[in-house]
Amino acid sequence: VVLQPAPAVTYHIIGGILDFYVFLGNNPEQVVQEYLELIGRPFLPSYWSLGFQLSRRDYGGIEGLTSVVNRTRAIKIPYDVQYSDIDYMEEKKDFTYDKEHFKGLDQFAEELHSKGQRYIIILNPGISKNMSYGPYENGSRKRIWVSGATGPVIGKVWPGPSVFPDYTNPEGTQWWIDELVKFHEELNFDGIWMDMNEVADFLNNESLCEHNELNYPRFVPKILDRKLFAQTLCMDTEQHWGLHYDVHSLYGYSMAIATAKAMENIFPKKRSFILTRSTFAGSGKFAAHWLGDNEASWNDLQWSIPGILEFNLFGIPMVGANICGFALNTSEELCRRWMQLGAFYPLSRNHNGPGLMDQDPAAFGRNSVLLNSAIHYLNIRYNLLPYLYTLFFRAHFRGDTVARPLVHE
Ligand code: MIG
Repeated sequence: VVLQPAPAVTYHIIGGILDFYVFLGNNPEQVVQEYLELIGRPFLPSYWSLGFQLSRRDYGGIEGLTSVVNRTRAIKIPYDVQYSDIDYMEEKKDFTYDKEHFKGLDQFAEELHSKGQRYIIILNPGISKNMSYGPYENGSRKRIWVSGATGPVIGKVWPGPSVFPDYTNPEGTQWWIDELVKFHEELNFDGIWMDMNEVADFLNNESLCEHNELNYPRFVPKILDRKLFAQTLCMDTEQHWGLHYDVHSLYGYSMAIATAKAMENIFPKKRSFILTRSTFAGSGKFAAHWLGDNEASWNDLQWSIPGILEFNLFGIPMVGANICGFALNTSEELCRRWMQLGAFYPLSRNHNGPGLMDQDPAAFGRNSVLLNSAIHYLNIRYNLLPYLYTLFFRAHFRGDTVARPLVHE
């Protein structure tokens, strides 16, 4: 896509489906409002999800997790939501938790609830291809896996060999709802964080996909090895909504719709929370978004600001970056500044990658400058919550942005 000086835009097309709409608002806010009237206005977030959120990968079992929660609470940091990343699962399988390293996770969730806090767990679309694994058996019986000419696509994700639910198939949605409802009876979570839904596949083998126009188009954008299926499914596999080639970018969108339906089942007449990595036009009606794997660098702190402003134009105003950075060890100064900035993200979540130094505010110690500053700025956020909530109401009701560039004013 080339921006011309004319003014004009040139699209170099190799295929696919393109629908064009032109919105003629009188100002940027009106253009966003008109756009969101078409694609769906954002969900109204539950009030609790506007609070400060804490997450990381590899807490070190239930003891590690509990000790971070306890020290954060003890030090009186405004804090409403705790997450669990894939380490809570048994062999990284959805709808399971590790009964050894996370023994008593169900009680942990209840303990959070007793303190008025909420608990969000991660789920991935890749389902372990394992004959003695209930969700796989159930889905196979319903034939809801994305399939090619030779049967279900078998990829590799966190649990090893995996299949991929077709959320565009109503039966696939029903299967997802059933599994989520069942698992909620075992673990009382309040929201779902969904990842790897681009959809991501670790396998990247030439021999996997046939040599045809869909998998190897004449022109390929700058992605791995000139193959369009790089790190994802073969383009000639089929879904209920169409060829993967045509619906690839809707995978996360369809997963968000299915998850929203599951949450309506689990929490009738109550709002929960869905956080998604992959989005499409309209995802904001169902889910919030984080900006993905950033690193602990000043550059990524800076880039989080345009990222958040852009997602407000896209109708996904509940958005934030991983505060203090996901990859690389953070530093006290960077994390302190990031906590200050992140206190004003619509979605305020500190999230950290595996094997890295702790970066939850309490980790820096009782008398640290970081801790005192984080408490100060989070208290400002909490004082402004009614104002923030009103902005979200206006986004939901008429399509306003929540975090907006000054030019909109
Ligand atoms: O391959 O679940 O963006 O937030 O911690 C990486 C592990 C998978 C990527 C997500 C990140 C998450 C991580 N996931």
